[in-house]
Amino acid sequence: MEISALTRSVVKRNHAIISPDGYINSRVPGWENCTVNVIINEQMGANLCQTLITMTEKGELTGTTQLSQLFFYVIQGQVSATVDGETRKLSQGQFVYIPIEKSYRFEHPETSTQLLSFHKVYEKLNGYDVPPVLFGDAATIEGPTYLGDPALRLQVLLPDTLSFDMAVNIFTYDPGGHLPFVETHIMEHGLIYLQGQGVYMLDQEWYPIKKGDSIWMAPYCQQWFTAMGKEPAVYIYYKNVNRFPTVV
Ligand code: UGY
Ligand code: MN
Repeated sequence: MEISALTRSVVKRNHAIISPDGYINSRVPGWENCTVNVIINEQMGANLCQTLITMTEKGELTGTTQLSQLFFYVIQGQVSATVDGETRKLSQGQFVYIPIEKSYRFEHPETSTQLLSFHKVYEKLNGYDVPPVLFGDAATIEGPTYLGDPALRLQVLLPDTLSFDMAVNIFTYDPGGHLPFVETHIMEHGLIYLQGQGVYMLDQEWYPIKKGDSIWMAPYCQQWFTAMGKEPAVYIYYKNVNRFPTVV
């Protein structure tokens, strides 16, 4: 018998694991006929927001970005997305980046379409334009090996230019593959597992992780991961990048 008083979720000062067993739904104005789980946001101490949206067949998301840019990725299903007047059908693995001050509308989903969103307040950079709307497909993006290890592959979904102040990458680890060292860095992460399982080390604590789990890592949260099981472990993650690191 399962004991309902147990969970793998933890929320700490500089990291969190949110497994789906603890979800409580939010109602978000403009996002109708869908279930919204706000997984990471500033209430935790984070500088990003990450949500998971599960749409019924009447589901619709409408809005206009303001100070924050938005990134949507289709985890499963299919939906029509109109951003700044351009309409595309998005299916599993496809995504759209919405810069500040643009209108968007997602409609006509297949039932149970699941979308991931990352939100970040956009920091303009003198001499660089605000990025344009960008539609993309992870299936067409190469995944070169990470730091020379063939067990690790990294796909970079957004262009590597200084206009962008956020990166979204997909990291694939073959079983037994692991980060080559413990990362200790200023950048923050939000992520969700798309496949597989493994063990994450966050600030010297060890956590079993699997498909559907999300993680928040604050700046300087120490991090290391190894994949276990019989299939690759895959997560999609956010990272803040490309801006001056200090006000001092
Ligand atoms: O880009 C990164 O910092 C990445 N290697 N971190 C991570 O996957 N935890
Ligand atoms: Mn990292």
